[in-house]
Amino acid sequence: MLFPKDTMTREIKDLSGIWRFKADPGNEGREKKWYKEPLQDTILMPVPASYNDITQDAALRDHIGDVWYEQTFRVPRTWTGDRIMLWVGSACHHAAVWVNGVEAASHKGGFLPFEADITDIALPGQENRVTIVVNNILNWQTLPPGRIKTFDDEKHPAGYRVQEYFHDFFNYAGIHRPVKLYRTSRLHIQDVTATADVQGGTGIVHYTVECSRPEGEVRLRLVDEAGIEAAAGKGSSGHLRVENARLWKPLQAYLYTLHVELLGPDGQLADHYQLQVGIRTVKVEGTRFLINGEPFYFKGFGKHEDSDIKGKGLDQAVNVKDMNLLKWINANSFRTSHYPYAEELLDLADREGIVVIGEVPAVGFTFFNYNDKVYTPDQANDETLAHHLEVLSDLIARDKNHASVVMWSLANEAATFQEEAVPYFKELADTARRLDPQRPITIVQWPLPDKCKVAQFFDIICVNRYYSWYQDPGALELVEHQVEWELTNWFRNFQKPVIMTEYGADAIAGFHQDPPAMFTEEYQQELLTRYHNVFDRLDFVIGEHVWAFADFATKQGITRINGNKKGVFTRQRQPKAAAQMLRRRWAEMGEYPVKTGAAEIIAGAEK
Ligand code: GCB
Repeated sequence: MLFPKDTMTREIKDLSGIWRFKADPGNEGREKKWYKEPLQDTILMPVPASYNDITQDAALRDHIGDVWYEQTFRVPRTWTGDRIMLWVGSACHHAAVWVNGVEAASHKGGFLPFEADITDIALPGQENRVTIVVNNILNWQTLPPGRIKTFDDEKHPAGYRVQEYFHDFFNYAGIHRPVKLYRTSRLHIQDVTATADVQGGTGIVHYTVECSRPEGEVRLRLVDEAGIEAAAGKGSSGHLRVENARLWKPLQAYLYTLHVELLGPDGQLADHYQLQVGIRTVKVEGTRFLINGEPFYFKGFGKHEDSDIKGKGLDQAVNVKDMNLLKWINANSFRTSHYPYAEELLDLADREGIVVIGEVPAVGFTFFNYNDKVYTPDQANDETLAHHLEVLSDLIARDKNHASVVMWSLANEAATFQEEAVPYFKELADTARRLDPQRPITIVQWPLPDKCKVAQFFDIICVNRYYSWYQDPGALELVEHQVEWELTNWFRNFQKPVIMTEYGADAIAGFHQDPPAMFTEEYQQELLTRYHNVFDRLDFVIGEHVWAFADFATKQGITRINGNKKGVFTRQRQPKAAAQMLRRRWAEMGEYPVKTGAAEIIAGAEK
């Protein structure tokens, strides 16, 4: 599905703004067909935004089930006869859409877009009504998974229920990304795939273009940043050769624009789409992650889409600020933990040269009790896997053309130590490789190296670990010993490069204590520094992503003080002491760290 864009032939109307909104605690709207008539007794709700923090009502913040959104819009009269589409950037987690009371689309999955062809429902020139119901319930057949717990005891009022989930971020819900109306001609471009290769100084862009009908003629032009044509081609697949290509490089992005034109049988331009293309290669070779053949060291963070008031709602001010902070701190990358982020953010990453690991929303596939089975007929079952495969395919289809995205992460901290994980993740890994033979794949690990049963299917070992925090809390003196022991074992067992994708400590901004104690800025900084001492000794460690970029909201619980405070920045994006330390470290490191003691460690690991 192509991101809606204004082009020579396409037009967009952004329906973001204030919508009418109504929660449905009695779960009656669908049965009573609320979409047939204008919604009654509504409140104002901004789109895009999570609805949870917009009002002063705790019941809405903690609502479980359906909420209803409604907006009116006009389709310009000039669009008469065209194909009219309604695109929803994301609705968390399930949604159904009606236009003028007629069902137009339904979708499961809260972090990827969907669209509806409303050509036959929308009335050009007149006022139309769109109604969207959004449901936030998580179960074992959604990603992320969850379960509804009901209580059957005297201590709870009848019917009391809670949404349980096993991941550590607040279950924000609503219409999180823009809703757009756009038009294309009936004969139109459906999809464009562009992958790059480099041969000497020549860049090669392989392309395929899918069209709604085969009879059109496809023409392509690749234009450089100065607006000069660098290559041109014809036909629905082929390749464009760019002599003396300027490569897309980390922190030195260079983007060509690929113009795709579809001519109708009458030779007239029927459709035009344009895409930013970065010419770059990615490859894992031995213990190195190569971008354009050069070793790349991941410096950065696991992040969240999360900010005050809007929750997970798209906010380009926050996104640009985050890009600026990444550059300020001398980072070069982040992981879209733990779900696909908005395409608008990936566009920014493409432009700034920030490298991205794109993650599927498979988080919370483990229970607190290590031995509790995850893959059972009533939990992670065949339906879960089918949905996981579908989301993976949709993610790759959406983000395949982003130069910034260099690797896919298929899950975060799944129970990969259970035997049933083997067929489950083998199928996912095989599918990812079939859909995208170019990019390396990974799965973010939680079990210890001798317990993991699936790492062999992946290219990179990504490890999350919280020594001296969840394990041996307060014992900073243990960090180096434990990190070195674990990482060396990962390498010994699997002979693959390692990225530490999560490590960190909660620090409440303004809390200080020396010698360092937990929850202070000093402790966070000292803990990170001790991890770094180890990374700098191990040649096979090719990246460090601190958890987390910024503080973020979680569900309420006794281990969280107004959210997760492992941010190096506060939720309002102010630096803690650790941010200053990282900024110095990553500046001094240059492009690739000098490793000390690597030879002995690697020799030891290979024994
Ligand atoms: C993890 C998770 C992340 C949590 C983090 C923490 O392992 O991947 O989502 O927020 O730990 O702070 O506990």
